[in-house]
Amino acid sequence: MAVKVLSIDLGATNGKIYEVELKDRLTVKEIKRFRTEGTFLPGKDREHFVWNLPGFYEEIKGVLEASDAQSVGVDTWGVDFALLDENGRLVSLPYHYRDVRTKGVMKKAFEVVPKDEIFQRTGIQFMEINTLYQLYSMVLSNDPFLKTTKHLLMIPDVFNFWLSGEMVSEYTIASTSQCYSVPDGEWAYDLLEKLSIPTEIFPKVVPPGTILGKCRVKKGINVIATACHDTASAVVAVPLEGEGIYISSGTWFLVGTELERPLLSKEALERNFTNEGGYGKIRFLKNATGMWLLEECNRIWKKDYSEIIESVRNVPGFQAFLDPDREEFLHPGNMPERIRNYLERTGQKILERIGEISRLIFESLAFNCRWIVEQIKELTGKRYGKIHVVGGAVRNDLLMSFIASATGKTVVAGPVDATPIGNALVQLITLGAIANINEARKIVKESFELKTFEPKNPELWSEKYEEWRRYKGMRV
Ligand code: LFR
Repeated sequence: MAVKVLSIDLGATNGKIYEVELKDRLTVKEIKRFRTEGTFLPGKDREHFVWNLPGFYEEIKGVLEASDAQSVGVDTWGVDFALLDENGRLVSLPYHYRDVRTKGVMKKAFEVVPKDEIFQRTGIQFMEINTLYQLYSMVLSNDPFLKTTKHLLMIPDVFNFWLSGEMVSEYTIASTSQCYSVPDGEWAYDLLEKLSIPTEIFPKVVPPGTILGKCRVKKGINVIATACHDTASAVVAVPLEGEGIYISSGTWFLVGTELERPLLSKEALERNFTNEGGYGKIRFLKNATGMWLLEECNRIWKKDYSEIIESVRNVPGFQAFLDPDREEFLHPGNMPERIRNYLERTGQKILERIGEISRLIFESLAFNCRWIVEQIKELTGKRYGKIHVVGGAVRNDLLMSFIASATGKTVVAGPVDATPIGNALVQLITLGAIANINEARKIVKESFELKTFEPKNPELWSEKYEEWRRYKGMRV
């Protein structure tokens, strides 16, 4: 008998809703897509970058009303949250993590709680976009919103609340906040107290695969807290056999592996790795900038992606090098101009053409993947064979081939829709239609076409990697 579930996957560019059906194999059908990009709302002295959450809810509601699925699960990007008052009303529109309010706040937090203490308590990497620093920025500015807040919900938790009436936080998404102790399995109350963040606003945490209740929009549908962090869902759908490296590709590249327990070594801290909660295992990974750079460039170029990729094929390689993770590229803005400024400051050839800038981005992303893969090997002391890439960038054959060449490893690419597939797999396990995650990964392998890419000219790439390394983390 077939089982049909709905996966709602909200990303930083698009929201997508899929029907996922399990018969003999798994099939995925995208049934709705809408823009989710943040909105710049004018304020008194600056624009505030926020999420149009009520707009996304309208889109979701429309689909649910017409659906005959057995259950629904929502996953989104990490770290962002909504504040609600005692009646469960939004206190304000939630901020986008790329809003500038957190600039410099992380350093201020370290003056109160040392960095290594935060890492030992939470297991989470340091990014100024983290919930912890967003909240601390509100503490520092004496934000009145915080005073009216009774409940903090991470973004997928808000939808779970709107759909089911249950106010809880799901474990994988809670772990991204850096307010939660992954080693201890509860909110890091002591840490929050030291930073004067109210502790009573944090809800109960539930594991991925918790049935929250019947959907308020359509009674026949169960609301399931899936692996609500998009990356956690994507990792569920990586067709891993045992230990391996994955890259969950989208706006970000999440490069990592699975561990039984958090790795809290001094080296892991120094290299800014994270131990995010996963479905069963720990997601030991590093956040790297992904397609964001190209997406931001294309906000200006307004080209078709296939056209961009074609133009990359027609320009010479290794004309310049770039570190995709520089802070200057984190916030929205005129990205081609920022890249040109960076090239000028680092004394490199200034690239003007779309193909040249895009090639620079693709090559640098591939080098960055190698850099992280090497660190994972050193930090875990394990050897890894191939690299699994899932998510949006899988469509980009050229980039997949660059990653294979830069890392010198076989790349197995697919599935593209790993996040909604993983979201659905957790629901299907919860409903009893699939036995466990190993079974689920087997089904992924049988149901979707995976492409393999072998390294081409790895010696040249290794030589160029050494050049690229000079620019990684360079102070300019
Ligand atoms: C990917 C992702 C990353 C998270 C970043 C910001 O979509 O969820 O895992 O670090 O977005 O939330």
